[in-house]
Amino acid sequence: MLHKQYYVELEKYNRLLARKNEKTSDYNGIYDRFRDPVLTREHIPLFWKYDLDIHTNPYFMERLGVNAAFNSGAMELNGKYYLVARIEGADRKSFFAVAESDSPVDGFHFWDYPVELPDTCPQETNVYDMRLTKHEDGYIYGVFCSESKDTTVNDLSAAVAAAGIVRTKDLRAWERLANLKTLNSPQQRNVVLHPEFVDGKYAFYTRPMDDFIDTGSGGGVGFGLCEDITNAVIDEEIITSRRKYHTITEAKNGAGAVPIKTERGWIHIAHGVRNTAAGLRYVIYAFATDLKEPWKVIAEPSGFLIGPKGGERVGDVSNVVFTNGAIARENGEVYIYYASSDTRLHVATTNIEKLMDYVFHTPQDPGRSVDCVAQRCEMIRKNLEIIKNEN
Ligand code: M1P
Repeated sequence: MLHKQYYVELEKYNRLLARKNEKTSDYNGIYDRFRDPVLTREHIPLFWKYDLDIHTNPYFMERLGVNAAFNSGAMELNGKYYLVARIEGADRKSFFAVAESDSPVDGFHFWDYPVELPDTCPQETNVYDMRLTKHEDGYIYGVFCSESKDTTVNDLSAAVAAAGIVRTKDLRAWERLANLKTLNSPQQRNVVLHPEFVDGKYAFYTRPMDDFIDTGSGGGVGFGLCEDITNAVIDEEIITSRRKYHTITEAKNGAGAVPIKTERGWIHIAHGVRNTAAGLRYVIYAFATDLKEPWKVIAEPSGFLIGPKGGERVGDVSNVVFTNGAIARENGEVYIYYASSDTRLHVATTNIEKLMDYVFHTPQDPGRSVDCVAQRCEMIRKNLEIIKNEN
């Protein structure tokens, strides 16, 4: 028999899902933030957490709690918006679930069941951060982090990260392929499949790492080609967007959303990490690569595109914004789904024209304070002249 508390909780849940989202009054000319997160742990269906049966759960307790709903792959399919979210159970294990909406900014509701990935990796403990690529070969690919315990060292917490690959046509039936092998990098996270063939091959953005947390000698976002997606092997990775001293990418960086094709180049929305006395700070930045040679960086605006702000700063892993999904619509609208502090998912909206203007016309980081001041003073002088001439 259904517990009557279910109806009380269901009413709150339905109210949350029916809530209309609104742009905030924040202004930067580049994108708009929205007031409400698009996914939180409160968006998880009640029947994923509670045993609804009054006989086996008389106190209507959460039996299988959920801690967070955050980093999500994103895509538009047949006129609807889909997020493949990272759901983290109270048991710390992450898994994937598809949320659907008719609107890109609110109303996301999870399908009845989370994704049941084919269990082809017995050593795999945890999975997270799926990037969804609509590839020109006709499949939708999901590339995600597959984490296993590192049994080669005597350290309980040591782990190994690899890139898992699945493919689907409808986000319902998933075929699991072999994990990506990168011959020169012992670990991989934040791997993204490029949507087009490059020189007739599948192209991946990688993130070479020596260790589970530290990228070590890994120089930045990598790029590599492979012949066969069903057994993907990359023998050579070259670096595209480099980590640089005293910038937002000093500690590490990683590819985020699938690159967006524009007439001037591929626009990448990635994340950069720096170290601080309070721990790592994750921000989102953008750069462009050449249309034909998508590993060649052709524009790299200075600084971050999105940094953690207000309540976004606080969560399970504070001072983090992270993206692994964006939707670029045919009409030019762009929706950037970004999570804050490994806790909830937000949306920021812009369009291709603005993104291109931002990426190609924002000045580069000159690298030294003295040059940054000179760069700013040049703009101030010009602006004061304009203001003077207006009055
Ligand atoms: O905790 C912040 C992020 O840390 C990892 O990203 P990276 O590999 O760049 O350090 C990922 O675990 C990501 O999910 C998480 O949001």
